[in-house]
Amino acid sequence: MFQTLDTPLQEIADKVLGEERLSFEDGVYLDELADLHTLGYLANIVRERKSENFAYYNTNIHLNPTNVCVYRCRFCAFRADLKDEKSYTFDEPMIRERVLEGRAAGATEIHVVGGLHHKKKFDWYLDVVRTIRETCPEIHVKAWTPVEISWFSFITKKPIRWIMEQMIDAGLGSMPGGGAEIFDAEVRKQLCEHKADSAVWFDVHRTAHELGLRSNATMLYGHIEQARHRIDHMVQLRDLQDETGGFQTFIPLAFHPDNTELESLEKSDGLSDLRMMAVARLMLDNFDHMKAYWIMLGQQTAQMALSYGADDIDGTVVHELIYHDAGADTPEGMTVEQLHQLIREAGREPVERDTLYRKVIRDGANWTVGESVVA
Ligand code: V47
Ligand code: SF4
Repeated sequence: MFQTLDTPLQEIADKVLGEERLSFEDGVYLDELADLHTLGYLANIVRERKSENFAYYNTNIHLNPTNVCVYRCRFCAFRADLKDEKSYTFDEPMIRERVLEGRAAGATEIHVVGGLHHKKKFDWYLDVVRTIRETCPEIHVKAWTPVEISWFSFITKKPIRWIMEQMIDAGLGSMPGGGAEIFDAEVRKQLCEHKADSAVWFDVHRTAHELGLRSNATMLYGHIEQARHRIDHMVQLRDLQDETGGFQTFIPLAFHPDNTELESLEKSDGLSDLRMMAVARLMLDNFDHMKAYWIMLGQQTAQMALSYGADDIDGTVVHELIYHDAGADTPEGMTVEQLHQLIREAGREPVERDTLYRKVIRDGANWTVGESVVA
């Protein structure tokens, strides 16, 4: 298979087969020069080592409690000013209604992120989590990014750890991977100058892991960044994972330009998305899972990604707004039957997982959890 490879790719292939860690330079080579099929072949070996033939999904629901935001990230089509026609803010009955809708659909997880509303105090954000918890104690609350946590720290003048402890008391179960964008300071300055920088992002995740929470990590690609920024991003994540082991899943997020300040850029194509997934699978050797977020990739590329390193396609995702505001033409949700079909067509065996990757044992809208599927 590898007899005709260029020398650098042959050396990288030997490292992957020998379960050796890839360097920054290997990553840049893979990102810029490796042929896609060899890349996919290697990433698939790593995926199979970690997850056998299983592909995970979950039954989840999204809640973006407000789109009013003090920041103006140039890639964001979701945010609004308070006076904009499209601005909205959920009140308590609306939150309860959303949670009960999730409960009726058998959701095991609610994914909560939103804007930073300058008129709302910390207690309002705490109450979002508390209300979910009170309405449906069994649903797992995966909420807030370091951008929000550092905003709460700013408005309360309290340390990050204190904020996290309050959130955990209110019912926070884990953290999603957002707000990471690209860690490189120069690129970040051009994308989202004032919001939490990479040091804060890592500080919040480190603190979350120390407090016993698991979290995810993302990377926003396909805008103004280059290969060296993407690989640096992955190496920094790999370093924290060596330290804490608290990350569960990496999710590469392709930039959707519609209705953003960067609208003139082209959206990345399916082949670049597969390349990104495979490079991430090879670089992030200490992450157990790679998510092909079907809402963002589209169903067909998500299916292909299950052979390019991904072992997870996220979930039913009811009420997604961030990508749909930015031009995604995927449906706003999929049924469990559709997810099963999508995974089976890609040659994998679907496994419903909860947020912590335990197998879900389901009876209609009721469920319990078993052990992790792959040790
Ligand atoms: O941080 C915002 C990105 C993220 C756009 O942890 C955009 O399971 C592309 O983090 N085009 C939020 N991307 C979403 C997120 C996420 C998604 C799915 C699963 C999980 C998880 C986390 O979305 C933001 C930003 O990087 N984003 N606008 C856009 N126009
Ligand atoms: Fe606000 Fe988040 Fe959009 Fe940035 S990405 S403008 S922080 S809602």
